[in-house]
Amino acid sequence: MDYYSLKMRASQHIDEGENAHEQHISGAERIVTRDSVEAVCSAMVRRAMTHSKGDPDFINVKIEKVNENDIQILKALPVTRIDVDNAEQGLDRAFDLITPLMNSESVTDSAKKLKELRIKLQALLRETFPMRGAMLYDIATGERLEPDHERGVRATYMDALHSSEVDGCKNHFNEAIVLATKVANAPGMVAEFCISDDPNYVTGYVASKELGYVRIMKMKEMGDENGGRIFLFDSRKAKAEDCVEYLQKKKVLVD
Ligand code: WAQ
Ligand code: MG
Repeated sequence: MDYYSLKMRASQHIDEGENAHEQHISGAERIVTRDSVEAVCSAMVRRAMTHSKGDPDFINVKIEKVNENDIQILKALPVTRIDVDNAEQGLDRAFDLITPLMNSESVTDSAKKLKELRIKLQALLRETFPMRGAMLYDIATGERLEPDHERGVRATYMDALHSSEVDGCKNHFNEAIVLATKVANAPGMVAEFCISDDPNYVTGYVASKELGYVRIMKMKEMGDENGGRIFLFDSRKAKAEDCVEYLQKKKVLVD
């Protein structure tokens, strides 16, 4: 069967004299069979042109044929959810799950060490807020491994296997489970931490092959547009370039 990758990004030119720049409005990507290309393409254009972030004056749609043999099919991570009373509690639960995984010294699991790692993780999270992609953090060395720190790394070329959906609007959960499943399967990946940057979307998640996909129903206040992603990686398990190559190039469909 023939598959095609479709990618859309839309932006708006902001004319603020010295500060003139392209403001990102919307982006989407799919991997679909030949018979869906046209419908998905027009749905993407609709999504771009009806976005609440603004009216785009530039829309780029890229369509590439993908060799079926180059596609890896992955089983979606199992999903669980944690209900919390408020954002603070949600963040706490997320840190509780992730902090022990950051401990590279397998013997010392001391309370002091875990507290240090928790503070580190909080600081890293703040650094992701202005980024368009994810932070790639090496738990073995404490270094950031993104080739471009401002942009971060982007996971791309992925979709749900059975999504016939040509809906114009974003389903946060459906897109996130696909991304998280691909990321969890990248070489050397330890875990992922995610908060949406959408001011109206307060549910976030932590994920790994062992944890599965753990939805945490509130991780920030409504109206807050600070979000980001951290990919925790272990350079003792794989080479950073292999991990980045997988995230950016490998075609993945999630079942
Ligand atoms: N690769 C790497 N990082 C990304 C990507 C990508 N493809 N897309 C977004 N990011 C980074 C970027 O820095 C964003 O600011 C941040 O992640 C959040 O992205 O179960 O909507 O698309 O209901 O706002 C979670 C769903 C939704 C939880 C997450 O993220 C649930 C979401 P957003
Ligand atoms: Mg967003």
